[in-house]
Amino acid sequence: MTMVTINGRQVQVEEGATLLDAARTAGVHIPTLCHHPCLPAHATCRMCLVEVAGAPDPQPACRTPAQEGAVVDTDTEALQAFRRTDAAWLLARHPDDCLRCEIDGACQLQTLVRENQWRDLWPKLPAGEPGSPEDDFTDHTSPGIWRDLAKCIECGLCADVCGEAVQQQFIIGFAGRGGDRRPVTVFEAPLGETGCISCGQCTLVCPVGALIEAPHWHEVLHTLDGRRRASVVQVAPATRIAISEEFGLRPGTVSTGRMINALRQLGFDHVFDTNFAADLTIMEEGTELLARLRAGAGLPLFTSCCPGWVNWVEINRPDLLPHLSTTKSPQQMHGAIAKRSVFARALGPDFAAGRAEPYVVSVMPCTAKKDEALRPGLSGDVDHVLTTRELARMIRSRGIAFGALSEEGRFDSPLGESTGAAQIFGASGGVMEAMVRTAAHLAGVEESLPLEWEALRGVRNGIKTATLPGIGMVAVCNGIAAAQRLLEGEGWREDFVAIEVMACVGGCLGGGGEPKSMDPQILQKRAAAIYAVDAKAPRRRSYENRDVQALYASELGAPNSPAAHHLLHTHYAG
Ligand code: HC1
Ligand code: SF4
Repeated sequence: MTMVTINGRQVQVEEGATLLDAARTAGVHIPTLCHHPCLPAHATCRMCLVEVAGAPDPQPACRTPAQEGAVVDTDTEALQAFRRTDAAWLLARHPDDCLRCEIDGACQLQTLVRENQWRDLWPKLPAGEPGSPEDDFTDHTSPGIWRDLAKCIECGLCADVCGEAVQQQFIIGFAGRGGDRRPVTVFEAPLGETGCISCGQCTLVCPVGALIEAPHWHEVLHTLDGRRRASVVQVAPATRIAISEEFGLRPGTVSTGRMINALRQLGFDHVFDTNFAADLTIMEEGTELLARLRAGAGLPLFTSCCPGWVNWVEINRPDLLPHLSTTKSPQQMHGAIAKRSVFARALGPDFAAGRAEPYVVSVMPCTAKKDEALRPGLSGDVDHVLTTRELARMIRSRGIAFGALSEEGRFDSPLGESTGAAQIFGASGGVMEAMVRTAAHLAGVEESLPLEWEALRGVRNGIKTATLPGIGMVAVCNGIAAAQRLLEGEGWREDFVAIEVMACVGGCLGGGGEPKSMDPQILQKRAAAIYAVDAKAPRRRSYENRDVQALYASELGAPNSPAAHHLLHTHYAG
């Protein structure tokens, strides 16, 4: 252990800790803008400069090792004056458009200015300057991600997360030095013309509003306010857990009921569960796997519910497309059923005849789901996709006291029932575990296999495998970089019968549309909550879902039937 003194307070920290770690251990707050606990420290923003006794100049706390006996001051007049000047420099180049900024209220630069009462520093820029939607700095070419380079503070976190440190896509990098340093895409192309897979991990780490999800919540609110269309919302498994964090609830708190109540208050007529469609996905995908096993073709089967992964295959490895399951993702299945099936018919004759259709919104922890809803063959199933963060913005915007809402809310039926297997879709390995539970049943080997598959769980391992007697070996790739690693050789072709890939580490609960968190344990906390919901569920296998059984009985026939294929399957761009 190392002993240091921070603002007169002695504190012990682990070997290798930084002065910032030491300050936080001591309960001392040092402002940061470019620091993220899971990424390399660049010390570009200079906000965390501290005075270390004996050092000639202030040192950046985020990357200065805590040395035995160090005496550190974090809040001298000189440091405060420096931070004010630093903020003035950032603000001089920052658009004065907080009222129109998507990240208003969640921007760390804004928070810093507010906390320090530096309002006099705020620049007053003439109209037409950076910040107007038409300026040269904005890039809205991607369906999932918006860039506003005028807001960039050059922290470098987007390039880190897109590059070597996490996703290994290298779509965003940095060019230039000193005052010319700026983030650029490959060949400086608009984002929508690069190989960006829309995973949104860059939006999770951007400390300001330079990278955000393409926002759609204003249009959704406007449509709901009009009350002109029957509206439907479906919510993803990972959203109901992480949304708690947006409202100060403990990470890992399950807020299903509160969220349902908030959605009703926002004006949705029908509040449904994407988990219902996750069970349906398993019926289709599990049956597809067994059919491919029988035919000895198209193996291994790749899961297809993660649109970041589907984007990656189409862009980088179209030769793998025959391995992708043709089963639609739960989001798209749910939209198709809401618009063109038993539910739509129940809304009235105009809906049954196709002259009217409900307005379908989904809430997802994912930015790539915005792309997915626009894909050829899928477009029209879902009208707007919101991220978890956007839903939180809507709730705040309407002044709904989320934490005070009752947790008793229930999803509507018949598209609302789901099993524990559907809930675990939200965690890395969950889709595979859910498929194993039902495939074992369909293959007649259920009795000899466990219900829970620990080997497929966990948010830390990149590649997880398990062997299913009577079926074969399966793999889970936790993050797109892990998938790239697995696919480098040729062994995967022989070794596995099925492979799950989720583009974001942790699966959807680590998705690019989730709340921004600085808690390094966040994925474990969210995953623990997901598995706890499954453990308590009265039904834990997708084939046990009674609403799913009723849908097959009333109109789809059997999994993979022609009717099921028509409504629930898709194709890919080669
Ligand atoms: Fe996911 Fe899925 S699990 S992709 O991670 O298959 O986004 O949560 O909704 O569609 O169900 C996301 C989550 C989600 C789909 C399901
Ligand atoms: Fe990179 Fe993903 Fe951001 Fe695209 S969305 S730039 S792939 S991190």
